[in-house]
Amino acid sequence: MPEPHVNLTRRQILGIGGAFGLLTTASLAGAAALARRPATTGAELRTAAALPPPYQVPLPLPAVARPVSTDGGTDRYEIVQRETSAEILPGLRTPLWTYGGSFPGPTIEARRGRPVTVTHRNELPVPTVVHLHGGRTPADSDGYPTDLVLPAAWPQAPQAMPGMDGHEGGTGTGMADPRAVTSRLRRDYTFPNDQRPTLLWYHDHRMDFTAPALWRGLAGLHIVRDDAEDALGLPAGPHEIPLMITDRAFTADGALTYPSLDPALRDRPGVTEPHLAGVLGDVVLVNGAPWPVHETDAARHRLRLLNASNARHYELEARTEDGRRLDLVQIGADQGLLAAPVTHRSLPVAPAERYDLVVDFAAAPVGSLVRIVNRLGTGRTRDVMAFRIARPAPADDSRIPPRLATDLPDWRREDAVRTRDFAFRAGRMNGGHGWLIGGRPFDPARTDVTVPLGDTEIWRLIADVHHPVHLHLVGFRILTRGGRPPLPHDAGLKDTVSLRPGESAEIITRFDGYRGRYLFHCHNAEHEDMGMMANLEVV
Ligand SMILES: [Cu+2]
Repeated sequence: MPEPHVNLTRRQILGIGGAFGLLTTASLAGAAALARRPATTGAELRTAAALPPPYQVPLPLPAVARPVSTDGGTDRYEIVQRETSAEILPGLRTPLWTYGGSFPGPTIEARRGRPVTVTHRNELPVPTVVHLHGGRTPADSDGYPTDLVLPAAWPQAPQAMPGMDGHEGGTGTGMADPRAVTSRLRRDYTFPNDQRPTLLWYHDHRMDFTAPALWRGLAGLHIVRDDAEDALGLPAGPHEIPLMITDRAFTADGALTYPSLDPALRDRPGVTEPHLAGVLGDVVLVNGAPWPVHETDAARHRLRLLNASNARHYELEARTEDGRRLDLVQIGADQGLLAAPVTHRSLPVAPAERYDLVVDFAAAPVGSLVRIVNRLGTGRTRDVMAFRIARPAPADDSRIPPRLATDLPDWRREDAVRTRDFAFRAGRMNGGHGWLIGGRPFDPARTDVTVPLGDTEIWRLIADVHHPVHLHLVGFRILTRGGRPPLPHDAGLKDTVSLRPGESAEIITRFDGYRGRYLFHCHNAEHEDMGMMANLEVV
């Protein structure tokens, strides 16, 4: 594991004492973990059900959504958000909240510059909000957390807005949002897809309740492609595989466990005290299946990774049965192709990050397994999934071009018209524990950052514990990490930067695309629900 750069001043150490206190009580198994610094932030739930051995369940591939119409230059989809149950652990049924009846939800395949409109119909028992993570989306379709889609039997907002009464020890914001635009039962979200081709994902973003809604299954993929990328000759068809990695925990009868204060997710937001730093599961799911196996041939594969876990970080390796590590050739980041490939032996992946990788299974003997392992895991969370190399490849004419893209923005430090500082730290909120940006918990009625459209800015971010920081609307580049040059996996255009305990980073971006109210926040979903969001107004 690369050594985190930690340069804490005395003031910073004092400021984060509370959070380290939380860590020691909530997530560190022992002195050994302390000595090597926490690999992750959060506390793990224990599954009571019997678990399958690894690499038995076939890897599911999420179904591609079919448009209901392609007229008028727009692809239209309809997705019903509804409760269902699925066999995740063999022989048991797991109740889920889903997009379209499956977890992950249906994958939306989009072409650059061709708009997609998705009509979401909410048949769940609580309000929902859809956000397309990484999308360059007009504000009215960006899924602002109070732009609720109310179910049929829900009192009209804002009277019923969760968190309005600021429960003792809860995490409600305690205030209504005068700018919220709610709707009843359904809402159309329009995504222009006017952006670099990449893997995006859509998920619930409801005020105060994002983490448990994600946990119950409200997540799906959205892929943007274009002709230039198609022409590169990258592995495609059955050799291009999306991998949505999550962790979950289960009761003895197969239900998901989650430490909500209000299991109905109606009124009282937040989680029980041991899990304030984040909820981790002890079962790793890929595309909704536990430690799956994918049978394939000995060819190059394009693996489109998403860490959709609430709080768990992974550091992934591809290991052959004879103990070799296969190269993980990174070709893309959150916001699309890199300028040139970057080769990793192991790859850290924080919540909400995506990595576009090519792995060549020609180096593994036919009949063998290539395991994807998580160096940050312990026990069974060290395993993720495996590929069974079942047959030799037919002629593999895929390639990894040495130059992948020439359209990456090359913002320079001197282009920035201002610099802002944001500290992501634990703090007090509503008389209880919260996670704060710049010392303040989220308030939808307060504008934290106002940026004129087209301005370039540098943001300096610092964290107490792990905080994967995500900006809506824009991609950014990482200028420095811990005062040093960025790490190899920081290459390319990002929308989420993973800050490790005590770490700082500088990012640079140009705020273009659309005017309106957007967000930036921590993508540890529990932190996000406990105050760690702020408003970004592009004017
Ligand atoms: Cu955080």
